Amino acid sequence: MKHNTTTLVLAVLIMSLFSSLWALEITVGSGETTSTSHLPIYAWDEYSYSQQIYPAAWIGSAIEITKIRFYWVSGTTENSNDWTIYMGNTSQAGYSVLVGWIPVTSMTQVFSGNLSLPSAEGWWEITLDDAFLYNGTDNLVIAIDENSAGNCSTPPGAEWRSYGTDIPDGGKGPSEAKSSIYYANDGLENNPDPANPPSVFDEMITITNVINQIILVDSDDTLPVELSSFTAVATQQNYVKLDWVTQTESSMCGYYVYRSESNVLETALQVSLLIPATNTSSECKYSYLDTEVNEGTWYYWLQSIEYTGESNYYGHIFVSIESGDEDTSPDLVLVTSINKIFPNPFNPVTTINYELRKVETVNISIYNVKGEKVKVLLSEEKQPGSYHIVWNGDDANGRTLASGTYIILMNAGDIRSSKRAMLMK
Ligand SMILES: [Ca+2]
Ligand SMILES: [Ca+2]
Repeated sequence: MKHNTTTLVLAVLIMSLFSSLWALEITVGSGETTSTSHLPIYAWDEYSYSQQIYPAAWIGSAIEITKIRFYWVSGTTENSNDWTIYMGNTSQAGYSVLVGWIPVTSMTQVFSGNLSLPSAEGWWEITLDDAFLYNGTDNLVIAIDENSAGNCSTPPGAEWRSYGTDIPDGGKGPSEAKSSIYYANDGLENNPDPANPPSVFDEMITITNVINQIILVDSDDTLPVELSSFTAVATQQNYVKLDWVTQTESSMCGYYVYRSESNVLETALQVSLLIPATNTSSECKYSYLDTEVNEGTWYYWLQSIEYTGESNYYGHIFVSIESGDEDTSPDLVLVTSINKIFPNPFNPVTTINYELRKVETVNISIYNVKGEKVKVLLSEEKQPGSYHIVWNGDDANGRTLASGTYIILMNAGDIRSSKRAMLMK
């Protein structure tokens, strides 16, 4: 038997840690200031309910909203401090006499309670009870229901910084689409219920092209990703196996692997598809097998992508492949991971291919983009090898799921591997 002279070179370990706290703020709306007494609530009337649609183009990116700020200009919110706030991702572009309230069932309640005003003009910050994940592609609707009995003693009540505008790409229908809709009423019997709001044809409802300037805040001060190792090693097949370990992840889309023949990042090519992040606060291990290399020294970088679009590069690390003899042993190196989902996008059935390097209890589950587990596909001990499992696009109760992106997450021992699959009907 000929001698296998392949040299395995363990690459340089690079540790790259973020040092700064992370907070994201997005100001939505121009600085042009006019005032309105009617948005987001009308303090001079007893009760009010309003909705405002902020187009995706104004927000610019996805954001996990933990706080919202309105700019308070003047006036009092006496008897007007009992707010329930809802947020939603919506395809609706605006309101008209034909297109009214966005149903509360398509929004998420993010706050309920009594607020207090700051002592001077300025941004009025509300910390949400539950963070809301704005998806960056739909428009954002913010609905506010004011439920405190009574009105303020001095008209016109509180005013917030707002501006008048047309909604881009709106207003193409029979009636021009407007950005906001509100209902305000004096009278105990007319506290509107967001679950059954007054008809858009009621006379107390107003559709306006005035919208509040707001700041959306993601105050999550945990690091988006903390990478504790990033290594490369040549396999017996002369592939390169990259491994990295993260200690914490939040608001992360995932990772791309870049490769070059030199140590200059600008010369590197993206060689992987997006490797989805798991966004957990515990340790995660990732692997990527680069099968498209031959003899030589190869340099690698890892790019991390956040929901906000921000990215960071880690590396370089390098690995040398010196293949002196062609008669190398064809031992298959198994990598514990989901390898392929095919077809993807799919309708209605797809096949998930995965591999196990050693005996493990394997759990494969389906999550929706809100991070809710919708189905457990597999949970059992498996021998090392290559496997596949079929998913019918259904949930745990056998109901067909809606079109959209789903995350397939495999847990095997301490290794997690995930991929996205898109159900398109
Ligand atoms: Ca009131
Ligand atoms: Ca109400």
